[in-house]
Amino acid sequence: MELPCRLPQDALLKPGALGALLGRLRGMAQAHGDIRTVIVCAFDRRTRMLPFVYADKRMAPAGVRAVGAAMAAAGFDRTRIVLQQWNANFQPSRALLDGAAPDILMISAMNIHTAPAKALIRDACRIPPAHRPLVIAGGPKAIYEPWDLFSCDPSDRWGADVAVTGEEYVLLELLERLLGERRRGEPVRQAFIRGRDKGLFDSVAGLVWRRDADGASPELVDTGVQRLLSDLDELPHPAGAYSMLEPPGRGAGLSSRALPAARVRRYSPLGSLVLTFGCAFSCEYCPIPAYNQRHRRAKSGARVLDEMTRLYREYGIRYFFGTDDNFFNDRDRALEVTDALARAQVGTRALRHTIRWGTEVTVHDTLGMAEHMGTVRKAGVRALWLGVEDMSGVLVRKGQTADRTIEAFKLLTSHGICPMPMMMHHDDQPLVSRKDCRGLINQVRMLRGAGAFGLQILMLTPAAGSSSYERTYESGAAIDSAAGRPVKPHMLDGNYVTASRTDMPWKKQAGMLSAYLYFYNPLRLVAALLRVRRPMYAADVLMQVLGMWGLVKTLRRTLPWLLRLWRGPLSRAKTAPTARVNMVTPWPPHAAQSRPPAPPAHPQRTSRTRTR
Ligand code: B12
Ligand code: SF4
Repeated sequence: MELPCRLPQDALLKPGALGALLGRLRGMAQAHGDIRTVIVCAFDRRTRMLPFVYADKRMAPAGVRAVGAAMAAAGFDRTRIVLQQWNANFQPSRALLDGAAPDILMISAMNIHTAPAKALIRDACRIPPAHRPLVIAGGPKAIYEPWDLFSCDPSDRWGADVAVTGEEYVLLELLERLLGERRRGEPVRQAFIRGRDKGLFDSVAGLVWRRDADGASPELVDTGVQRLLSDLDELPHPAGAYSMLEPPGRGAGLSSRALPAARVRRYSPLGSLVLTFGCAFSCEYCPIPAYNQRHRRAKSGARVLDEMTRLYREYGIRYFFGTDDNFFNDRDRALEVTDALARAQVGTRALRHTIRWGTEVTVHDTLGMAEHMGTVRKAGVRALWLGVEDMSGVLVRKGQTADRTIEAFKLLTSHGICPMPMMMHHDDQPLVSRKDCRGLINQVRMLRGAGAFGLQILMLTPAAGSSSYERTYESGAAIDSAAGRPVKPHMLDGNYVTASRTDMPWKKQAGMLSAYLYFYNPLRLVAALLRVRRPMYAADVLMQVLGMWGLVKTLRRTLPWLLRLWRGPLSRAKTAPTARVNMVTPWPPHAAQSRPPAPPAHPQRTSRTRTR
């Protein structure tokens, strides 16, 4: 099921609302100057493989940085960002920031990083309640499956105090109410519990917490879907958060100082930057359009320029990755950004000689930008990741026929931009086809011939929050376990075949590995090395080396799964994972009608939702 949308007139925050909230919080932060916050990005090392094997560790994620930037802009400077990618042994219970335990612990996670996120929460829950930080969970896991971050088992009590199912504004609104309630010197968690029981947070859209009424079974209170920030220029500048990063290390605690600015580039040479959010397509396996409540949001060209140049000057970061869902989708906005960057100088040189960047787009929208591709290149764009999926259009039709895909690839290479295809393998796609281009290997060969530098092949895997999610489970395609090994969240990254209607899903797993091997192999590396005159020579060689390194990791991790799929038996899931307890609104049923909104009918997220 997709996340519901608020009513159109109530879906967006009022212009200036975020700035005003930040202003109010800065005033409060002075009065509560003692607050220490640790923000942790959960990371499961078992997910280290193709196609993200370099980016996963060398690009400090934008989510935790955005939260850190919001805290800094609200006046809470005593904030540290810990990336488990760099600090695998970190334990909240051992953390001391400026000599004292944190007051607030924030945990950010994607679904595939659920296991370490839960371990972090459990560790925090081992701290005696009187000293425990307020535990706030956020990020994609909390957005789509907040219920999984709370244990409602009375014999095994752990869980976040509250999950934020939205963005910066939701967190800051929660903090404003919380600090309004907090007495000087009082533990933040204690103030939260009192405020929660008084109903202070009931009208903050975008929160979930556990309610344990006396004698009744526990339930989760869900305040509904967030309101979205429309003009992304209002967001706090991302520069501040880079100076909050915990230096990489093996310890369980925190260092006395954050990573110095001069060393940021060494560990995070790639900078991820929010440029736009949203996409006007509606692929049934994708939760993104619904998450954005069918809105497309963007930063202005001037703001993007300011962010890139400031991050370059302060931290030396030269390579950026736009965290776009589909950058070219809003053509005018994309042109505004690329025009601004194409005209810009960094010092005495054009920006493109200093700063290079790439992002995600679709074939259709790339062709729509054909006449402006020169400007795109001048703006510093050197690589574009294209959602090719299956070129034959059997899986999804979004304007990406084989001919159009090849045309788009040639357009990019002719402008010196590396095309990076993102393919999605599925049950109806053969490994090889004889008379047409349906086969996976056929398509990989065509894409390589048309100039593809890198390759991403993921198996179609049910994504929480997409319209086909429940259907995939109910159809019996989703695999629960193979040869006794259950499917765990870290395996839901598209690298493992965890959903297939076929009787022999191991063939799909083997097919993906063969296609990768066809693309990344020593012969191709030698060929790439020999083609010295080929444009973008170095990029091609580098991608082959990286690809082979990633493929070794991918083989090591997914081959045992392939063998289990082959050996069987396979057990199939019948229903999609869902909340095991009731999710309720904080308001009585009659009040709910005057409360923020409903998709067609109600702002909550699971079919088990009911009003109190
Ligand atoms: C850029 C991107 C990537 C990049 C970089 C990821 C990174 N680690 O930085 C790359 C290409 C490497 C990547 C890889 C993958 N990605 Co990706 N990616 C994105 C994308 C497009 C943008 C993410 C981003 O940086 N956004 C900008 C930041 C600011 O937003 P944010 O992270 O959501 O954080 C905001 C809120 O969530 C919240 N928040 C976040 N953390 C916290 C914590 C607290 C305490 C609070 C209060 C709030 C909060 O506040 C933030 C500010 O608004 C999103 C889609 C999207 N638009 O969100 C998918 C997305 C995050 N990716 C997704 C997936 C599945 C993957 C992959 C598994 C590949 C795949 N199968 O598609 C891999 C996993 C790699 C790995 N080993 O970790 C899914 C996650 C789904 C889920 N339920 O967990 C998403 C949501 C796309 C989707 N399908 O909907 N991805
Ligand atoms: S084009 Fe990409 S971002 Fe847009 S709905 Fe389809 S999969 Fe999602």
